[in-house]
Formats: sequence, C-alpha cells, structure tokens
Amino acid sequence: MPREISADLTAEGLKFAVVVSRFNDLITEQLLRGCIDCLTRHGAADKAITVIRVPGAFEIPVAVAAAARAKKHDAVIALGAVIRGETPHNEHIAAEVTKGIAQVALETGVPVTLGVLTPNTLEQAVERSGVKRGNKGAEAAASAIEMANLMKKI
Ligand code: INI
Repeated sequence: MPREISADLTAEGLKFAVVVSRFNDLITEQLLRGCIDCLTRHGAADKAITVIRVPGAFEIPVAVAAAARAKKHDAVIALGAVIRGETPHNEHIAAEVTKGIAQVALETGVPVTLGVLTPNTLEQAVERSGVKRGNKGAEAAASAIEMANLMKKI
C-alpha cells in the first residue's frame, strides 16, 4: 500500500488571516460571515482569526502577501467579488488577483485559499454567497483548514 498523506478539518489551535475586500460589500460581507462560521464551527477560536479589510479585489494580493510573510497564521483566506460588467477591466482584476494569490502561496509556503467570486451577474454572486449555491467564503475556509493541517503533515 502506498503511504498517503491527507488532512482533516479540525481548526482547533490553528490561526487564520482573512483578507476581505469592501467593493461589492453586499456580497463580501456574506462571504466573510460564511467563512468565520465555518472556521469557528470547526473549532477555531475567535481570537485565532484576524480579519484584514482592503478597498477592492485588486488590493487583496498585497495584503495576503503581508499576512503570509508575517508567519503568524497557518493559512490565509482571500474573499472578494469581481462582477463582470461592472467595469471593462473586471477581467484583468480577476486574473491579477488569482495570479497574485497563487504566487504568494508558492513563494511563502503558507496556504492561501481563494474565496473570490468572479460571476457574470450580481444575481449569481448572491447565489454563491449563501443563497442557492452554497457560500464560497465557507468553502475557502474549509480548504484553508485542510491545507493548514496538510502542510504540517507533509
Ligand atoms: N473591485 C472589486 O473587488 N470588484 C469589482 O468588481 C471591481 N470592479 O469591477 O471594478 C473592483 N474594482 C476596484 C479595484 O479592485 C481596486 O480597488 C481599484 O481599482 C483601486 O486600486
């Protein structure tokens, strides 16, 4: 049998930074709610969660980088909402955020999870922030817990 490494979803004793953008805060506040709910339900203490607010999704990577380099958190969670059609440069923003976040994770070795919605419409954003299609903030939180535990095991 090959040796396998996988991790559980216990957040007890782990520390998290959550970087959340204010742009489209109708949506991002719901992502944050889902994220914190997931972390605490899995055992994270309130004082083990630091919420860092940035103006828009474009500013997420630099704050994620600062949080990861501080080496105070077991994982960093990025939350935002880039909605197509709000501005012609929305696609550039979405691409930069995704690339930037991935780069930080690879460079620092700190897991960073992506809870940035990139829907076509506000309605889709609402659906993915706790209404019909789950909550992307909670999904990003669960992935962060798993990755934080996994990195300790590898
Ligand atoms: N920021 C977002 O978080 N979502 C968006 O949909 C968005 N659009 O479409 O413009 C957006 N723009 C602001 C951007 O992230 C920066 O905050 C701004 O350009 C200042 O650097």
